[in-house]
Amino acid sequence: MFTEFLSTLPKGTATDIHILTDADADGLPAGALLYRALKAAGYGSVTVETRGKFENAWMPEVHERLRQRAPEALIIADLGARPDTLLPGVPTLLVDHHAPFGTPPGAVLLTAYGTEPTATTGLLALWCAQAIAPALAEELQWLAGISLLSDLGDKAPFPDLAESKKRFSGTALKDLTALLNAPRRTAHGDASPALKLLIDAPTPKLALNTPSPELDALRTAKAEVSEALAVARKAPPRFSTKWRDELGADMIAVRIDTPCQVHPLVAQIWRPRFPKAVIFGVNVGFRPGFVHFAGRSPKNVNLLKFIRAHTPAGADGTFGGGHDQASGGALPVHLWKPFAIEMGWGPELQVAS
Ligand SMILES: [Mn+2]
Repeated sequence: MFTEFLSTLPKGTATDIHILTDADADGLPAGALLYRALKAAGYGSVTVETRGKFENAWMPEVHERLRQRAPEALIIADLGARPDTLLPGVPTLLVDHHAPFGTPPGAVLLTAYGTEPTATTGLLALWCAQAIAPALAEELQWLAGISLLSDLGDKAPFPDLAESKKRFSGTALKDLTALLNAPRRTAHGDASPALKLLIDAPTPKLALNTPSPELDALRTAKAEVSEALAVARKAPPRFSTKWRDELGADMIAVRIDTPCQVHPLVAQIWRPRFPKAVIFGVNVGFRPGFVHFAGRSPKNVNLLKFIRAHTPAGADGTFGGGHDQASGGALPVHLWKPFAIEMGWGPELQVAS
């Protein structure tokens, strides 16, 4: 499907291709792999950028920025799939593994969603790279390893992770993954140093051991996030049994207040304490005027389906994105208030305007 998409490009290898990718340690290696593989395959004009804080691929501001670059083809990686228009008239490929809402008109969707186990976007990107630049793909196999470690954890059900660890050091992969995930979680949220590091690095060990401004930026980011998380993890859990029958689980909310994107980590941290419940990290300080929440559910509970079924009128197209066991959303405060009541949480989850 990837080579098919490339074969339709108006100017062949002279086509000006732009890649927009997610800012996490799945999207970043995916973007770096696609970029480096296209270059190696002879594509002369390729650029790559990571999304900024609060951005998604369907925002008018993002489209405006993309339009100014005037690419002749677009690749969107790890940012979900929605039926809404991207850049009309520009050939577009979406590489993704989240539960899609639909496909933009005219775009091609290459998705891992619906196959079990579900590959990460980084692994899909490795398969793409293998199709056009096999020698480089072999060298850069560790980028897919990072994506697996980041999105699916150390027990990721793909042999590619074990291969990465064996060839490139498991410790180096783990350390680098932690660093790459830090910048997007900071108050500033700029992951471009992380992307730059992956575009330049020959191996994960060299990425970690070669002094660079990017590496410094990542270390500073990691310290900021650790500090925010240390505060957030002290917040108490709040319970709701309201949807036990429909959802098949109780719901626990942990309210935090920080500009750092640590609400998914907070949900993750509480999982072992309440393995049968759905846990939400609810962040009232992430974005002024909004409440952001990230939920994690046990294997047998489809949280994504539940959240999509309870989407409040007026929520934007990102609400209920993600995966069956990891979903969430963001609501302006006036929509959050009734939503929190609907979910069965008490006054502790109410927010002043
Ligand atoms: Mn991903």
